[in-house]
Amino acid sequence: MSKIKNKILKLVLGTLLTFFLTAFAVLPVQAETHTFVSNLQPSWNAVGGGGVWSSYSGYPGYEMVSPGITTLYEGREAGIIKAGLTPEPDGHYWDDGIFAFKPDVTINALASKTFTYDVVNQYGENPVWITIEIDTGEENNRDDNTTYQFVPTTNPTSWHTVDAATGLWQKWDNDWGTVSEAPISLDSVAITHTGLSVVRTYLRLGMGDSYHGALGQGTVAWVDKATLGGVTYDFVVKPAKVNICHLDKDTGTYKLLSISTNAEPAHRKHGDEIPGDNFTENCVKKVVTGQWLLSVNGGMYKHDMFIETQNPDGSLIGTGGYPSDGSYLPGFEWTMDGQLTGNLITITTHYDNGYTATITGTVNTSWDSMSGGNGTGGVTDWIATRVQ
Ligand SMILES: [Ca+2]
Ligand SMILES: [Ca+2]
Repeated sequence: MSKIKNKILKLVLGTLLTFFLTAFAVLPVQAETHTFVSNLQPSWNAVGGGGVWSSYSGYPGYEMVSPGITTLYEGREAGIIKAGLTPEPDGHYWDDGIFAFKPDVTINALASKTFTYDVVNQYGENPVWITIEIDTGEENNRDDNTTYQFVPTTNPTSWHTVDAATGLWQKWDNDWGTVSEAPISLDSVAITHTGLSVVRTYLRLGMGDSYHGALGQGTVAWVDKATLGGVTYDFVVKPAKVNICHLDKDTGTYKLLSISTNAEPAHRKHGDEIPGDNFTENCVKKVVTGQWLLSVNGGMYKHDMFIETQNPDGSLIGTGGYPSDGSYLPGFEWTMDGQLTGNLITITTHYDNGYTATITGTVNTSWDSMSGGNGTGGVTDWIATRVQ
């Protein structure tokens, strides 16, 4: 008897020794990867999903749907997980919520690295718990895999870190999660299944009536982040985006950028502006200063027009003359004043010979043309195009 015991002990120690040697020899020291999850979707590759499958499913269809949005909850940016909210017609609760991860590591690596999650319940008493699925049996066949569960024994009411690596794990007897075997450490799980891949890790709430909670509000928990297999999955609130017209100093032109609102103050500090008052949606600056060719009465009279000043209140000052080749006829040089309000423009010309005309119209969206209908002083229509 004692001989057999000794043999078993030696085997166990041998396995342990092999494990430690393997662990230290093979596992490189890796920098931990940090990935952000700002979009909770039942998908492995949703934009902003961070490679995390996030879902809630309940009566009647038990379709997997998004559990909600990431939120700032009690000071931390977190993802929502929930259960016990939607009863069957008989009053029982089989709805559940999951965050699923594909850790892409062996059970040995999972057990040897940080394996924690930061969590708090908003409603309900049951803690967020974990299952891992190990690729036992035929490789890459999930039908014969083995699942272990870890259920935290306490659930503090404020933000706390659950250390799954030091928790006790129980093997599922079947796909329904029946457990009958004694709980074991994660290291023991690793020794039992050494070298095998962990194909899934799930953070879970549900299923069962206890998830409806003592107050009948269901169980809603928030996960700040989870670290497993060398990756930290950090649930974050997606920063809002804003369009800004950014000055390219090399070309002197503005181009449209979509930036985080966090970066907006820095952009504004060096003169960038959001489209609106001073820029069009395409970041064309709403200025009319410069040289224009002003053509009135169906092109019969072509003038030079120089809008020299555009004041912050939209008032305009400039000069001009007829004809547009610069050899202005005596009395046909003029000064102008005007007003720009949005893209509406009014210009009054004051000729040296005492003649005046006022025209009104609109500036086009690329701010290189303006036109209008009848004006005073005999103008029937007009168009001005930017020369420079
Ligand atoms: Ca398998
Ligand atoms: Ca977070």
